[in-house]
Amino acid sequence: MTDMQDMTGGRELVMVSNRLPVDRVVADDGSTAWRTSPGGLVTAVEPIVEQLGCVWVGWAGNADERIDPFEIGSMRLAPVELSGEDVELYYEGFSNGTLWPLYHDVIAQPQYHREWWDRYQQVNRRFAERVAQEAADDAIVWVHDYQLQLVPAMLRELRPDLTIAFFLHIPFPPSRLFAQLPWRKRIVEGLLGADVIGFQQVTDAVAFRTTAERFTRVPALGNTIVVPATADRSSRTVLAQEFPISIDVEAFAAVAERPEVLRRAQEIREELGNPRTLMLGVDRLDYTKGIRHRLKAYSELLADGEIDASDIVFVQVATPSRERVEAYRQLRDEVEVTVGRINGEHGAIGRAPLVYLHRAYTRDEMVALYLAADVLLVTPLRDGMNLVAKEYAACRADERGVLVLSEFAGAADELRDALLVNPHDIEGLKAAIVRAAHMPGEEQRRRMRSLRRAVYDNDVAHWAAGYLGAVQAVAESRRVGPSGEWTEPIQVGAAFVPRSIDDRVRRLAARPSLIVATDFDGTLAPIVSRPQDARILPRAAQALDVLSASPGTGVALLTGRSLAGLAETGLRSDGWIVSGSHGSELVGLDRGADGAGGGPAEGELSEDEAQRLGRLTRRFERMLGGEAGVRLERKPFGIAVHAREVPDRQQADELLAAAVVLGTAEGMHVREGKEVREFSVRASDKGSVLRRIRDALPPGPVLFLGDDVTDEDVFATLGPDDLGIKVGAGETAASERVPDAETAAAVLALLAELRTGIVIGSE
Ligand code: GDG
Repeated sequence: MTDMQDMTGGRELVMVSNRLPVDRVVADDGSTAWRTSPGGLVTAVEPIVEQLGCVWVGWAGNADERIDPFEIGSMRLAPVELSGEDVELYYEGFSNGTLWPLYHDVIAQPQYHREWWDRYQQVNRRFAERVAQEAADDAIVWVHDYQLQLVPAMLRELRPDLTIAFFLHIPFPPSRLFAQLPWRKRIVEGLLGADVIGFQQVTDAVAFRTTAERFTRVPALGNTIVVPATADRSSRTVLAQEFPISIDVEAFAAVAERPEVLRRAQEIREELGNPRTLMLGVDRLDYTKGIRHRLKAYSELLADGEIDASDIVFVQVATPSRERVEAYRQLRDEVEVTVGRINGEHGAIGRAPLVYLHRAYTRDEMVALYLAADVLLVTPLRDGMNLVAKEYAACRADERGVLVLSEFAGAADELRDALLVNPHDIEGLKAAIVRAAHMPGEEQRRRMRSLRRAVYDNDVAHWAAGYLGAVQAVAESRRVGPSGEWTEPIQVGAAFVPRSIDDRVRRLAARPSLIVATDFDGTLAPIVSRPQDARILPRAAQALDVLSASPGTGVALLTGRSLAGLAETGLRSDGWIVSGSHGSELVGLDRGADGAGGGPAEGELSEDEAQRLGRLTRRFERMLGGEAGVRLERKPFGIAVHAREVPDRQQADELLAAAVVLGTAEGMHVREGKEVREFSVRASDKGSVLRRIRDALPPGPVLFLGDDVTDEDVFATLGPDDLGIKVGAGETAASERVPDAETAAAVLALLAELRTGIVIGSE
């Protein structure tokens, strides 16, 4: 693991989860001790808190028990007390009887009971109050998972000084399912109390942003949701983005190398009678994990004679889970009956084709099982991520073994070289099992290599760095106001430029030639819900005008908008170089040393380009013209399909997907935005247009400011002499960051003042 000390910028970290990450164990002599408990959350987060140290607020696991705070290693554990009735109504009821099935695509029927909801609110408030008592000034609070979705907003009320992050370990449902929840608006408002909301997959983050827009009417732009100002609060931005969780790859790999673990793997195979194929499943005993479907496929394969019970063994580890919830009790009964039936029908004395283990194991034993298994079946009906799949790949340094993985696990986004299956399709599942059991060594090696690359590329340190990096950027942007009160990141007229940027801007200001380039929406102009209402901040406009009039300074504006769309905002850009439509349009590049000019819009469309664009436009008009809510935007070099106003999200997705098929068939370059697909006859991005601008102007460093994903193409081209500044939160390749457009304007004003002596005020 890489060093994580910098990730909180010296602030205290407070973890909050329903359960503390420890279980109490009673020794033979009656003495008690605590040990870390198994489960996805703990496995992922443990290595982070080991390095950073933290306060952890959560329930210790026994009802009606009051426990004083205690310490384990670098963690201070602060137990929250839950009564038996709290456990029944808040945890087993609302969390696991309402939210869990609802968020897992309604695989089981969610139940909606008002008394469960009331208790959920009460317990969330208790957690928020406890955190408010425990957290040091200025701390970063990281709230985990679906049981505590109201905590962020409650905590913000109690302690506005805190930076609040939330991570959802399970999927976020599509808006049309979430709509069932009678308290949907309250949950969204609860979450929007956070500064950063992390999700497992892109689809989860998109579903949340759509849901937030729909039920709380807050505008989302890209990854950011803008919570409007109220009478006593300035507006805030909330980053709602995917941060796919991972595992401590090196820790698993290290266990898998240990000779005694390798020996144990061998022993397991021997104890099972040295089968030709050992298949493994490792899951909490949960109806989302697809255990019933898996057993059905296995038993049909045995019955059909497609696999031979004498040379295959399937070991299913089913870790006990939520045993007091009725649906889980039923599942356990059903699984155990099925296991008995399969072994009864296909076993022999001393040989069972199915080994079912309903208990928890040590990490070493789990790794030995991974090493012993020829095939790992991870076939959930729905799963936020699934760490077991990643652990298997991390352990298999021998590049052997086959992973059969459900398309409905978040892990399928990254582990593309698994055998991907739809677990509802029993025939497909059977085919994958047979294929896995007979996969040639060479193919196993190729696939396993690719899986291992994927988990090594995104291990838990990478995950934590991305997530905590975004959280820290928010924390850095908070500051104490003149009278000691905490202020929110967006504050017109009070922008402050961080010291590291100040130093670098001073150096840039002294260079004989300089290019100042910037994005428009979200960078120069604060985000608004209707694009035509966006306006450049006066301070930014003035600074850019002063800069462009000063010798040796080129000012360039790089936007995804068409030039016509930019003109709608009333922007005056005389003397600036302006690139529109992500670089397809370029004007004003005629001041360069070599006189190279872009001219209006980089020439005309060629005949072929014009024909293709015309054909696609006609098709879109025919196919999409009559669809309610679809807007077609013609651009000089392409066309954009906007689906933001389409009433049904699923229909919007389908229409956009259909547009992409048509556009791709015409050889168009497709750019994905939120609820919009842009099709262009020319491949261009802001990075390449900046390169063209640089080539045309005298050599010198570049200052570039941008807030959006498309600006990353520019940040990626910058060299050590240049300065890239990301505006707002989110992952970036830029070396510096400011919180908002007001601070971006302050940076430009500082540069203008240093270069020309002209002072540009904040009003
Ligand atoms: C939730 C989401 C998401 C299991 N049995 C034993 C044991 N485990 C460990 C595994 C793995 C973890 O527990 C299970 O993690 P999963 O990701 O598979 O699933 P959930 O518990 O449902 O976790 C899930 C996760 O949160 C993280 O965000 O991936 O989608 O549902 O690490 O190895 N560990 C030990 N003994 C056991 O018997 N030592």
